[in-house]
Amino acid sequence: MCSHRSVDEQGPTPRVAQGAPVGRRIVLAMVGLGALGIVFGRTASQAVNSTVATAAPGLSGVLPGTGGFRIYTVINGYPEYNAEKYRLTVTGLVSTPLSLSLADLGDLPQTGMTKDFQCVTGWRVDDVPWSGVLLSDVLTAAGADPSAGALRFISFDGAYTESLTMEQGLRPDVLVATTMFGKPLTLEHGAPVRLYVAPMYGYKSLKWLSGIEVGKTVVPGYWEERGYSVDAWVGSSNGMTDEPIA
Ligand SMILES: Nc1nc2c(c(=O)[nH]1)N[C@H]1C(S)=C(S)[C@@H](COP(=O)(O)O)O[C@H]1N2
Ligand SMILES: [Mo]
Repeated sequence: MCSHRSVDEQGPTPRVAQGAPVGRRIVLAMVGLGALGIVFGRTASQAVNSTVATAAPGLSGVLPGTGGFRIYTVINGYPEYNAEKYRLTVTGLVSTPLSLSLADLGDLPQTGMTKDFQCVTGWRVDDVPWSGVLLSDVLTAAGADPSAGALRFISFDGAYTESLTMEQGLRPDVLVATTMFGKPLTLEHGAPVRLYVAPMYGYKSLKWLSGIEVGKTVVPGYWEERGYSVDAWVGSSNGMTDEPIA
């Protein structure tokens, strides 16, 4: 079973190595065990950790109050941060490397947009109000070389990364987001800062953003190393989902 899939999403019934179907109850139990940090094989462990139910082990990834979003994380739970110490760094092919506090981000021009959020596995939330700083405004502030080919995004969860081409990153619908639904991002949605790449599948919208590296060539991100399209345009990327557990 592909670890990208939330436990409550439809799709082929996941199977254990012996070939017996894994029922929903058992999958949910596995999620609970994953949240407690019990180690399965690497693949299985990744699978159970992909959907969080950290706050309530044994429940599915649909948390109350998340407005239809499934909550994903590839680590056990959510990373911690300190709002005072938080910094977003912008480095690489820039004239002015930046280390932006939350206040610094607040001083940059603020942009809002109301757009859909679409996960490659099929779920979608329409008309989500987002706000923050356009990625292009952050790149301008850093004096990023517009002819640099690529952007790499780093999460302070220590595991997740993402990529865009510079051309994609300069689009007016790509946001360094600090609010969702008119409120500061919640921890499960990537507080204090996440990426929101409106025209692409949700896996591009990296949570817990802490670094932007401007470089020459695109370095495939977390899910891209695992088979998903690097160009994740909604409707035209591969939507690769199911891989049997080896
Ligand atoms: N750091 C991090 N960012 C991430 C993910 C993740 O597991 N870790 N999952 C991605 C995927 S596949 C999706 S669909 C969205 C889900 O956003 P949500 O958890 O706020 O609903 O986050 C994306 N960003
Ligand atoms: Mo996703």
